[in-house]
Amino acid sequence: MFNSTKLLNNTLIQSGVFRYYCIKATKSKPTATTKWPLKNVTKMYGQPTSGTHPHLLKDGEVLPYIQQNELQERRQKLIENITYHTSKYNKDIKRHLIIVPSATKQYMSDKIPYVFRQSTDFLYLSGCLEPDSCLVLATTESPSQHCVTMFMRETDSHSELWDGPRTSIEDAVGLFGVDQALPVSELGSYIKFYMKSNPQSILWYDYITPVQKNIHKVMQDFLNEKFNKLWESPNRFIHQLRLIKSPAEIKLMQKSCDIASDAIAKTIRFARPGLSEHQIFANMEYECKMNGAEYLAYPPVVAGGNRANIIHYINNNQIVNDGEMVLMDAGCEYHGYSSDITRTWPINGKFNQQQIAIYEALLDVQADLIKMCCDFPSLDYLFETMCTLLGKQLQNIGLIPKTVSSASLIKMAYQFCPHHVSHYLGMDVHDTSTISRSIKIEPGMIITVEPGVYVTYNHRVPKEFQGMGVRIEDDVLITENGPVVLTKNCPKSVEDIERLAKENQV
Ligand SMILES: [Mn+2]
Repeated sequence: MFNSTKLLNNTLIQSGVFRYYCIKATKSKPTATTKWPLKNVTKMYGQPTSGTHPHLLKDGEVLPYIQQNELQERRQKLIENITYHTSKYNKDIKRHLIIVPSATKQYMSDKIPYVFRQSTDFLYLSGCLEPDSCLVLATTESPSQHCVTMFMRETDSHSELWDGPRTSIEDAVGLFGVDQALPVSELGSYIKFYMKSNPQSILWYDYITPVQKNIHKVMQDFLNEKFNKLWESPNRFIHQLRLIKSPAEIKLMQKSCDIASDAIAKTIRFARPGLSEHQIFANMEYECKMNGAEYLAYPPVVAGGNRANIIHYINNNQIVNDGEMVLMDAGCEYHGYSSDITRTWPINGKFNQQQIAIYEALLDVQADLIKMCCDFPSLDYLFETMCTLLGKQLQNIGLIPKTVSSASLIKMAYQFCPHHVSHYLGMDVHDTSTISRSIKIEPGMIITVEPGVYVTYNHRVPKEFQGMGVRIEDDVLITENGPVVLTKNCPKSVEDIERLAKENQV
């Protein structure tokens, strides 16, 4: 049906590639073969549906908790924002073609794939979990005629025998709520036709960080002199949308945070001196997956003793000994939404004097920073404040001399916590990476608050403190009425931590 030889004959306008123009001419949308929502449809698609996976999705949802109209609104908003932004500085540009590729499968060795993780920008806009596809948003003069196209892999019985069903091109229209779907092999022709018909247009595609090799190859043709197109990356516009979470996304984030909080509590109870960091990691992963998370959101840091001073320690291959603390930075991914929590606890169930001094100092700093979120500061401002607050706390416990000036106090505090105190959180752990941390936070954003103290053997401090690394990290939703700690179920007070950590001592 989508044989590209059709493009060579003179019935171009009837071929699927140019259905976009048919829509324009006839003002009618192509009919989808499957009616939405997919009530009692047990046919297998390339991803779970309410018909095949009623334990995961309700009717009307394309992804768990995410209704089809929410996806359509996201795409609409992206088009509006890009159009509005461009109209401010270039009045001649009237058309936009926005290309958002999916991820592709990655292989660890011959025919052995890594677990597939969809590109988050693509997933956010399309709801599609399949590799090697592409979403294209084409604007027209009239907003009601904008055309959203899903470019999908064609069905292939041999591949599907090995890898499972694909969503057919015909079914993609109904499932994702787009205007049309075409084979991904037609992407180049589609773009070419659009560009030729709309010379005053911008091609929105991220050339800098290619997500999919095949799509990038197609896009490179449009960079050459023949087309000489204006192009820009759409990433920051997509990230501006992703930065503010919808009610459905907040539910997903709460669930992700609940699963990880509970798993950390169980892992604190499980751990005891003599276990390896790897075993503690395994328990965390087990608890997250048993409660519905697909996988951990990142390779966790499970660092006993001095290894907590290696900020990105993920070797997790040592034994945690009696008397040491263990720092665990772990979170899970629940239907595409990530949690990110750090707890530090004494492996034997009892903080010693120096451990508790640092731990309580950090608890105070973190509580103050979370409270500050009422005033909607920037993340950078939170970091500056952390340095001041931490400096004072470290003076109180004797790690920084009381006599230093306030300017050098901040510098000295930074020596004890060399990482930022916050990042945006959402579908990605370091979410919406093109958004500056200098902007003020707003209701609907989710951020981490994660002060730490890392005392190395190079710090000139009493030796009982040396080799200790502590971090406390929670995930915080910003609302009109103040911050909401989504990870509040994860034990944090000295009493709660000690009680749990004592439970499984032998
Ligand atoms: Mn973090």
